[in-house]
Amino acid sequence: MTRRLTTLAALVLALGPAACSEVAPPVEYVEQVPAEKRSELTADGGGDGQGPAGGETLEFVAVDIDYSEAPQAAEPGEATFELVNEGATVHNVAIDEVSSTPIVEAQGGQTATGTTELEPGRYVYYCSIPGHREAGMEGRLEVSG
Ligand SMILES: [Cu+2]
Repeated sequence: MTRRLTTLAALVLALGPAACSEVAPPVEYVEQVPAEKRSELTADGGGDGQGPAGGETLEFVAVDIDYSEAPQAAEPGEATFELVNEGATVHNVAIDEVSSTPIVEAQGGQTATGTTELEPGRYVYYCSIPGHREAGMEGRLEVSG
């Protein structure tokens, strides 16, 4: 098998550049490999919350009992939800259409982040801790696209 491949390679070489470009264009192959590696690197970077393509960070600030700051709009794609909890009790950010569990949850005085994928649409986010949504911890987020 190896010997046959070697013979073939020798034949191709012997036939010269014309045959070579027909059988296996070397330039195209070389360009494909780095492209694949680049996409792997991008995926890794996104996992770290620093994805260069679509790694938007949405900051929510929670107090007892409200969001004192929250984004109203976002870009589609991967998004990092950062929750700065300035209250004393636990709060979170949940969007039913996006995830069955809260996207991010932070204990009192803590900051936490969670990553999710946002499709274009209009969403209602809220805090799923019992009683908090009813107390006013909800708002609207529009993902344009
Ligand atoms: Cu809450």
